[in-house]
Amino acid sequence: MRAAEEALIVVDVQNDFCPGGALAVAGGDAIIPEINAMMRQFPVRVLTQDWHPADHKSFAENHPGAAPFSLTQMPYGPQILWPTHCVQGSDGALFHPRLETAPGDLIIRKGFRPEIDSYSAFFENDRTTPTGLEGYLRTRGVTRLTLVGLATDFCVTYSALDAARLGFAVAVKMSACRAIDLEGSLATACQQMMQAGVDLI
Ligand code: VGL
Ligand code: ZN
Repeated sequence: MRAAEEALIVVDVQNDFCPGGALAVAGGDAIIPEINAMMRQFPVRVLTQDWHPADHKSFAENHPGAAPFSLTQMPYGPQILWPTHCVQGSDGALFHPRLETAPGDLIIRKGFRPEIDSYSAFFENDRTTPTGLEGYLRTRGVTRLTLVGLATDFCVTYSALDAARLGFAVAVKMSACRAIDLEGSLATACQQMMQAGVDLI
């Protein structure tokens, strides 16, 4: 068991990000046994859940004529338009059935505001609207985070960068993550994380 101030953050291990899902990440389900084992080693365990309304603006379907994986401009900056995924209450939004969620202390849902996407577990994509996770971790005395989950180059990286900016010591356990890797996004994400002082372990 690690020191009391260490938390494991399990990012978006949901059906839609696993093989067969709407926004499947290659090998997304292969990380589940390692995550289940890690959950038992951390005193604080948080799971995040991407949780979009059907009319969410990050869905290509809600932009007539736009193709999935194309880029659009939102008031807060560029936004990739995704295939419809993790719709609130759908099977795709559920945690993968092999993920052992019972040891989780907190489940934080994100991306529920129709007008704004939320990759990070800490802030929505405007980088200012908080999810509340920072307050939860600080009030529990957490100073060190290990991140795992899906996808490495989007929700895991955004979460890691925000956590580092907030002053947490951050590690990403790469073997327990899988990437979407759109046009080199994984390499860019790893570079950004290293520059921000995130430990890729
Ligand atoms: C994610 C794209 C859209 C992720 C979530 O979990 O990395 N990626 N929504
Ligand atoms: Zn999403």
